[in-house]
Amino acid sequence: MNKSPESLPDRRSFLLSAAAAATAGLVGCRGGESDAGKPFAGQRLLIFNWSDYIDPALIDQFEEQTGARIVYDNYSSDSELETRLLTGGGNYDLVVPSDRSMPALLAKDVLQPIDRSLLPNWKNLEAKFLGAPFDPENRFSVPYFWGTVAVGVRSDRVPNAPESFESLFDAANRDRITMLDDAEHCVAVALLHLGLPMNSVKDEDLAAAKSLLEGQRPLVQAYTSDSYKEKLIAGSAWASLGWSGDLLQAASEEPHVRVLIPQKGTTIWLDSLAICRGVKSVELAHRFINFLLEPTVAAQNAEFVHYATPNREALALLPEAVRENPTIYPPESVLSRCGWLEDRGAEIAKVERVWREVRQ
Ligand code: N2P
Repeated sequence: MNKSPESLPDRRSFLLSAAAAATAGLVGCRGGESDAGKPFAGQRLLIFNWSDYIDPALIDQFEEQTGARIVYDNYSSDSELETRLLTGGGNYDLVVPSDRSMPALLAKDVLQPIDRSLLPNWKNLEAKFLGAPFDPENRFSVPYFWGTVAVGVRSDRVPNAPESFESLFDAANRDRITMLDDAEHCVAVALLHLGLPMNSVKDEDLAAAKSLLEGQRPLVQAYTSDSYKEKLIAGSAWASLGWSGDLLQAASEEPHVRVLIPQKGTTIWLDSLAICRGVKSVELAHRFINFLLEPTVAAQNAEFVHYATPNREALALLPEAVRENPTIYPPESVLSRCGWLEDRGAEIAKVERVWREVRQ
């Protein structure tokens, strides 16, 4: 995680210092006599979440309510989470896998079933986010946020950027472009930019995607799934492929950052809360998930992180300007052109090979 430049406004600095403290395992160091009598006094919940993906004030609030101590650690890519969990590392209680990570995690049996009877706030979830193919009955996953892969540009450097992936492939932006360090999303973006099906595993389609990405490589300053925010804010990057909410976080700090949702379609994803097998307190983990599903909590969290909430009741509480922000909640005309990364089984090795060759 990059250091926060001094000029950044308070919220951002707070976010970064909370994340830095979290990385050092320091968040949630309260506890003691004032917790006596609280339902989870003396218990710890170890959370592994994407970076900049929760309002830290909510962690304090939960600790205050329950007497539990949250130990918070973060990651910036699916592969980081998968590697940590599949190699038995971390000892985490609660994680936040993407739709794409779920099949691998379920196949390795590292998650534990959710007990719906401990989640009275489950009812607040919007039905259309339930029953996804990776977990049709939501036995293991509780929708947290959804979003798209989008393009952030510096409008002072790339004026009139089209609402497409174009700026990422434009030689005028040489050395000022960053791409997510993510095989499946980047290959899908290349396929979409070429007008090809984003989940294609056809050899000729992948060859075309590879040649586009190889041609782009000399223009790319960095492949990064987190530091693009700081780079866009500082102006050292002019065009970045990123997660929609993270780009909006950058835009909220620096008015020259503009977030573009490719109107011909992009990738869409859903992250879920999930409990790890071996969790130390099943009840505490459910209590935290239920807390995050409370409408006021989910609305506060959504407003803070700039991602789209799958919580129907929280959505209703959000200011109209947020609910109707097409960069957070793209209109149906755009969403209908977006797609989910599909579970392509063993064929995914072809996509990963393309990415390895591009990145070598
Ligand atoms: C949060 C990124 C989450 C989006 N910083 C990727 N699933």
